[in-house]
Amino acid sequence: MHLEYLRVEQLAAPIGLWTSRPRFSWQLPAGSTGHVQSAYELVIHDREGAVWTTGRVESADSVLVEVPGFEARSRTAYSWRVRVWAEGSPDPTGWAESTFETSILDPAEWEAHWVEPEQESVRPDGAQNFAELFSLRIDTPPGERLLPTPYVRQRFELDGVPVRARVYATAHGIYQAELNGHPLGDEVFAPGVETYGASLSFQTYDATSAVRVGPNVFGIVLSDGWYAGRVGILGSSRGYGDRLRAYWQLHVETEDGRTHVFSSDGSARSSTRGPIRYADLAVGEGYDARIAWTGWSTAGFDDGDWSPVTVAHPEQRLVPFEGEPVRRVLELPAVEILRTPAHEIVVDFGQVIAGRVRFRVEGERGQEVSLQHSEVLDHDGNFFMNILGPNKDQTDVYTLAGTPGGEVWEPTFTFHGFRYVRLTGFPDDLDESDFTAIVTGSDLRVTGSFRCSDDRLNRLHENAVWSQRGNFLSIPTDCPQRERYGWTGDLQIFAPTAATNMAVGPFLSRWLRIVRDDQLPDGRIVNISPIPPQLDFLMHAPPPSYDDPILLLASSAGWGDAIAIVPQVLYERYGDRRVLADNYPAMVAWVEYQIRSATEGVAPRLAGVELSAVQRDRQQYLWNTVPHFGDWLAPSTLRGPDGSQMNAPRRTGEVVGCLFHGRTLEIVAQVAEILGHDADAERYRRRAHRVWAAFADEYIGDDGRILGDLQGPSVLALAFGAVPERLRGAVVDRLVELIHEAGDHLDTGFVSVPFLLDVLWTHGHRDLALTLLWQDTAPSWLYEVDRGATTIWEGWEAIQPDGVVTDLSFNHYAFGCVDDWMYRRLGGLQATAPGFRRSRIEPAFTSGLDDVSATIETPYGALQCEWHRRGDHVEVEVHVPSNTTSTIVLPAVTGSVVDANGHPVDPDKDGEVPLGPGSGRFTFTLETHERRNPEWHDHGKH
Ligand code: RAM
Repeated sequence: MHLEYLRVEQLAAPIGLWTSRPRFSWQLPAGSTGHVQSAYELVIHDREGAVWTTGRVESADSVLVEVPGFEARSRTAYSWRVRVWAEGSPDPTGWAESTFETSILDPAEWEAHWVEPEQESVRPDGAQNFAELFSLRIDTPPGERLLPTPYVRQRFELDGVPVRARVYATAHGIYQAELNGHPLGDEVFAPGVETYGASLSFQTYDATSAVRVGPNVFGIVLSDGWYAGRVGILGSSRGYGDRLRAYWQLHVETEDGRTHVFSSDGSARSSTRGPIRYADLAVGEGYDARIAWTGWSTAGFDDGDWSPVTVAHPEQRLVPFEGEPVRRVLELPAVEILRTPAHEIVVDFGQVIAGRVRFRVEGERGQEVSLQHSEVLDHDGNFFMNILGPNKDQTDVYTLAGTPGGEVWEPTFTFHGFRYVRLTGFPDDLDESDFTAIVTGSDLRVTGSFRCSDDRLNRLHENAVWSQRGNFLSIPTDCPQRERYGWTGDLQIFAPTAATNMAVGPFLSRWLRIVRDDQLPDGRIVNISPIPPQLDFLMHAPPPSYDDPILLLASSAGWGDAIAIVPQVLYERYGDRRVLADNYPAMVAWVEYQIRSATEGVAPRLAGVELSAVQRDRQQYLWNTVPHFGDWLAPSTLRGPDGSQMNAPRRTGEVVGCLFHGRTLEIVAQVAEILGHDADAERYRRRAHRVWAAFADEYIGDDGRILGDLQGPSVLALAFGAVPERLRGAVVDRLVELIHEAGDHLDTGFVSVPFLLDVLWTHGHRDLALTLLWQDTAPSWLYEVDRGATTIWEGWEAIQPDGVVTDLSFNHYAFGCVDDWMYRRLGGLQATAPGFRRSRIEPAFTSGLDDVSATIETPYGALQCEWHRRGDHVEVEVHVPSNTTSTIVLPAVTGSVVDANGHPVDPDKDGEVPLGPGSGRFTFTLETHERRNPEWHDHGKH
């Protein structure tokens, strides 16, 4: 038996490890017989030999195993090995081995100086406030407003034969580094999205193959990026500063055992006369290929006309970058070159992505071509920039060198949200093969797969994955074209789906650190993290009111609660206990803020209203005192003569605030219990009970209607357990009625949609849940799919039934949270203990489908369920990872159940059959009469 999948902090052999207290994971191989670990032994070596051994530890733990007492040193390469004893066998497995290396963990090791190339300061640009957002017109072309990109190079001499070299680097702005003409690593947009005021990440690169004896040159190109560039909805520049700077340090070990350190200092030289004429993440990039600068970072290049740099001293706390870098993760060929009704040439890549285009072009020297990017065509099939706001050009401009045989280019410092690209200046004889879309995003391992017999559901699943790809770029964002903000609410809604489809552990832990950095002194978790300085005014704005035409909130229920919900999801899906501990103080501060806020005052609706003593008393448990976004974008709140996005806050904000307060109290109580903070657990749990009681008294009528009488709040109230037993039937009935009144359509917004189908499912309305899933007129998931969606839309009717294309984003993942439901209910894969150490497999055999295959790469290995309906029989095959236990639920059957050997299986009264313990492949055949609702379309026949 060989151990597999060795990981340190969830990564394979990292070289830039950011912590001195790494946790280790391994997997016992999947086998046909159960493997359960009873003990392990772990040994850690540095170059001199063993530095730590755990000895034999009697424990079944194999995921994120802590090694108490071991402290990794800064910039040190380690190897580690592990072996385990399986239950029932006296001998251990063989040793399995892997490596890890720490980054600079000790700030005292920095010898570098910040260097500032000669440059003009980045100019003020974009809207300065929300009033300007809709009025500002920018007429000056980017080439005249934006500044040329600074290039920096520094020579150094190495007098020994290099055996190992590491570069640690970062910048104010984004950067790309080179050594002797070799790009360092394949990361793009480094250091990523940062909160410069609190801390700044630096990258670690392996430079061993690039460094050489004798003269060397380190080169770095800088661009405005998120530091000084045009960001967010306002498109305004200079958020953190207006001068670009670089900082790096190179450590080279030579054959003779010496270590040489070369770092940025005043000897570097710089120039802004290079080929990148300007670059901005949102506006686009301008490149002049006539400026032939090949080899600008090699020793032979003449930098005689370059200028000296100045040494700067910004105050900056540097931290090693945590998790996987942003890379060019996929390439997509062009599908078609369209000539639109407006006689324009538009390349269609067939998929909405975040990224950019690499193209080949042949033409005259000095000829200019441009590429403008957009996610949709309009009603008539014409190119259409549907995204509003300044500096959303998404346009790249390339000036040809005139190379005979053609030339190839791809921008460096920009990405766009798009599917379609309008071309101008290109020659007529275009070929699809000349255009390739490059998908950029955090390079996260794909861990989920879902396929079923219905192509539209498969597309829906793919759309959720694509929206994750498009928005998991350094931080989780709302959309890749308009705001690109780390909206906390969007992420908490999508987190379970995200954690199913990709390995997001380190990625989200890093983002949570930023969320904590942004927490306000009064405990508020802000709605957008990192919060760019351009939005600082929001933090100090006078208290908003539901009557404001645009509700700008610094913090809101359902958004700030991400600080409790996201760590809980990471614990549930990956077994990560540390992420709970790391975020615990922040979640406590947040919930304490909620308590204070709830206690001060009453709901605006009740202002001036005479309250009875009982009513007054319960107000202290109701967090309805400040405005909240409510069930954002719930369809019916957008309709009608006064249809506005602000109707969701007005109509649902009050109840949604109360519901999330109760919910977060319960989550924090659970976390407190896991971490052993019993008094906190007790206190928050007690308050949660009071909140639910107050909620029922204040908001739930005997007829089951909840204030506002909309689907979303009923869904949340049922999902959160806010409805007392005596009212539950009535609330469920009213919810069902509301759905029927809407013509069997959902009417849920952002915060309630994750629970809609589950609430129906667990309250006796499975058929209605499936009717909503199969619904294909608006608003519904399949309506989007039928309209050709290749990602999840921001609003259910982003393309209206009459064909009008709205200005909403076409790449917003929140409503894609149904994907997690499909894994859990259609595929039946459910975690019942952290990290899927225990699982429950409960597929929905009567969902209208003939085949489902769902797999999740859990931290213990692949958990899989595949089932096929064949007439009156269903064949089920499941794979359970080693070192876990599982139960399969085979429903109340009309006939028999047999296992792989044809032996009868006897499910208990709840239909449960225990599997394992330990890994294995199990197959069953069950007789069950087809039970489909004729209203579901004839699925499964595609
Ligand atoms: C929108 C964002 C985001 C949402 C907020 C409330 O502008 O795109 O999706 O969370 O508003």
